[in-house]
Amino acid sequence: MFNKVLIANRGEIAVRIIRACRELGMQSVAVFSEADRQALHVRLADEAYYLGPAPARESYLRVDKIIALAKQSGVGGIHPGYGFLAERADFAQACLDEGIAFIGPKPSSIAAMGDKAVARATVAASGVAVVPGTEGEGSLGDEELLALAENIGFPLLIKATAGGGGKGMREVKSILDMPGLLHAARREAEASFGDGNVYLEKLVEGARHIEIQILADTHGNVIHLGERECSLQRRHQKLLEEAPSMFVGDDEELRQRMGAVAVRAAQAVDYVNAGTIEFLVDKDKNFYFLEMNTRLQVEHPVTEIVTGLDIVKEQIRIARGRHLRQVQNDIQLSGWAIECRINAEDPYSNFLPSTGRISHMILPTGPGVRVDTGVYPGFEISPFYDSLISKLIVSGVTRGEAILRMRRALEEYKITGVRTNIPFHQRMMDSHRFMGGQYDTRFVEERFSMEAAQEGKETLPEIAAILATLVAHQQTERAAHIIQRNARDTSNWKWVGRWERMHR
Ligand code: MV4
Repeated sequence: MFNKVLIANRGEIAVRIIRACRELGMQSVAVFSEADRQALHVRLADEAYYLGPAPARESYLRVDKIIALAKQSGVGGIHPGYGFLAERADFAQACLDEGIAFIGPKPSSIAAMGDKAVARATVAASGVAVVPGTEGEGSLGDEELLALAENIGFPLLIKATAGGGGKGMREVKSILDMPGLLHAARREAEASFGDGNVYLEKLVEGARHIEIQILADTHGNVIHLGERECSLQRRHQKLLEEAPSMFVGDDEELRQRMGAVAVRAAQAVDYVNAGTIEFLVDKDKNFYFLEMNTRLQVEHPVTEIVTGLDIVKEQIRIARGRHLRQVQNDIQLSGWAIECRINAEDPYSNFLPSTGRISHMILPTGPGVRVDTGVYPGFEISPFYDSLISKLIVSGVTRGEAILRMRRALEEYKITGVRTNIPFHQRMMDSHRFMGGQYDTRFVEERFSMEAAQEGKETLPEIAAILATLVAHQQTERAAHIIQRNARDTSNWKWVGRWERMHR
């Protein structure tokens, strides 16, 4: 059984994994690029080894060097984190070939879910609902796609089979636009993935993006850990996630149905370790499998908070061949968690990435606040990697408490030297639609603007009033639970709860 883990990643997620290793009493090995000599993950690990120049291709994507360092340092397992090599079946296989545990799923599961058309066909064959679209897993020519498009109907989406995350995706409103958009989608997919293969899906409009976390051990046990609401995105980059989802809300039957379908999708590819099934959920609560992410995700902490599990430690236990410690009935969601992704980008300049040295930083702390970060004052944010500098995660007994806590934490958070999207999150916490949980995947791009939020200063008293009511509401709600559990509460403060539920 292995007791030493190499973390094939950087930044906050490398730090997160090192912490899990430490708590499990395991040795950790970091790897780093030229740009990361001073990085936090290098300082926190028990050992650290140089990989190569700053560009990922020459460092964090070097399978050969990482495997060589793993053997040299005598680790028994490799955790890939997210991004970089996390969803490369060939890397998972290379680990196994060297007798090193890949802390993730089997190469065959990664490959099956990596090709989105194969994934659709595989889960559909197991009885999982997919969005109506092209069937099977073979590549289709333009002639065939044009003929199938008429049957699927418009509007529809062209998606890259090698894709995910919206790359190579095109919305088509009419058959007349098909040839041009097919060409554009194939070209973009070819440029991004070296694979121009595409498939078609009917466009589900005004949908929510809700995902289910699952855990599977090597003994055939699979459980789900409830949902995360991930609809707040901009150009397919998630900005904020929460658990549970207000849209699922107290519809426990829907939650368990989605969970059971997610478990079935995982079983369809013989899945092991932590994974996430993404669903589109329409306004009538119909849900459809979108894709499966065969890795640990950025937003895993919100699930950790509402379930009380440590997903990274569970991943390592699973890779060591242990049985899941919970059965489905042991998983109870409690409270509310919200995560804001703090990015080095300027929300006032079209979210342009910002680089430079962090000169000062004050992190928010106190009750219900968790910050996962890989940076510190003096560290330089380079242009070589993604712009995530930290994840600010708050918990609360109710969603109202979590929102108020997030506002407080965002106010405490001070970073100088680089621009961050903290003002964006502050505006979001002031948004009536966010407070009411009334948002879908188009909200940030179509209905939200920093300028409009700034101009709306005259609405500040109104925001203050709603916040005061949220505080009072959650206090009276708790008091009501304690004093008169079953009595019908006709308090004036109850209106916020009703207002929140009104537009479900
Ligand atoms: C969709 C969809 C609506 N209908 N598929 C986006 C990335 C990839 N994970 C799949 N995505 C979507 N697929 C069908 N059939 C909506 C999305 C989607 C989305 C689309 C446009 C703008 C933002 C979006 C955010 C999440 C999901």
